[in-house]
Amino acid sequence: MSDRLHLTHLPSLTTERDGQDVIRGLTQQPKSLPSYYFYDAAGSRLFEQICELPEYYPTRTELGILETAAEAIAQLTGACELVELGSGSDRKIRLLLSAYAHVQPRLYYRPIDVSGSILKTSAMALLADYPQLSIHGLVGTYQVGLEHLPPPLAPRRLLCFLGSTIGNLSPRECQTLFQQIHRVLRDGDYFLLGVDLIKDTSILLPAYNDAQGVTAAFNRNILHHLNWRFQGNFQPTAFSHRAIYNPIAQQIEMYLDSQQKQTVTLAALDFQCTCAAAEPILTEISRKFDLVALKAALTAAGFRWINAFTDPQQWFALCLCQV
Ligand code: AVI
Repeated sequence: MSDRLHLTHLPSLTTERDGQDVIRGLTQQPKSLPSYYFYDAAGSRLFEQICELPEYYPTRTELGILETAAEAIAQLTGACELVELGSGSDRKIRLLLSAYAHVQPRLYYRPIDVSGSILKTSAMALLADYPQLSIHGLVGTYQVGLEHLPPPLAPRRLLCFLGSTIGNLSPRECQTLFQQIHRVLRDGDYFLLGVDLIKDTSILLPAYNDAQGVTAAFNRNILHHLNWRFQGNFQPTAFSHRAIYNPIAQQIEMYLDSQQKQTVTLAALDFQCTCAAAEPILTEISRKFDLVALKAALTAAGFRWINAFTDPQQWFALCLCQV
């Protein structure tokens, strides 16, 4: 099986991730933290739990769309190497691999993920179930992975960015990523993008304020992670979770509100700051999309829009476009 698994470890952008971005966020007004610090081992487990929550509709809605649309996507694109940004749960890529198995004899999957261990675990499970599959994984950030894409192993590529992870990027970061993806793909390659759509706050708000408090634990975990990583003394229980919908920016905003005046030290960064009582720290934005505006953004980056596959309630969309 190992001859069907190749992992390449890419140079990392660790200097940027070694805390300067944390200092920048905590010295700005309002305070903020980069949301990728959610994802240490505990944070990744909490996110998996979020995906199973009754209130968190995006994961199961996207899976439902893929169940009905994967065959049509494979027929539309023909034989492809599947490239995926992120490789967390393999349930979605399985639906695509099974559909592509009907249009090509050999399957090629190229996940790009910062976690080599997550990538390897999910790759081993996939290889066991798909004997015609070869996996060439890239361990690194999306940006670095995209710059190191070797020539494709199939006539075309389908680059998948699922789960509405794009929604965690600012509009500017999102446009930069679209441009980068367009630049590294070749003429005729495809881009499949999963996005969460704008909907009533009666659906949106509970998804980020679940009854069991898993999202609150996920939010506070960013502080545990910073404590561990930078010898910090954040008291996570002295911050409360708050998620609101900002209708102007069309995004969920997650905050940690300081419950009292407190001084926090991150010894490894030689950094100290004070949080006032009730002062918020913005930890995440989760943008919700309108298909007309999204189509315009993808077209501006050079893509040709092909189709949006949605669920009957129009809560989520898988957008297929081509270079
Ligand atoms: C990973 N990302 C798409 C999730 C979201 O919905 O924005 C992260 C998340 N944050 C709170 N719940 C889930």
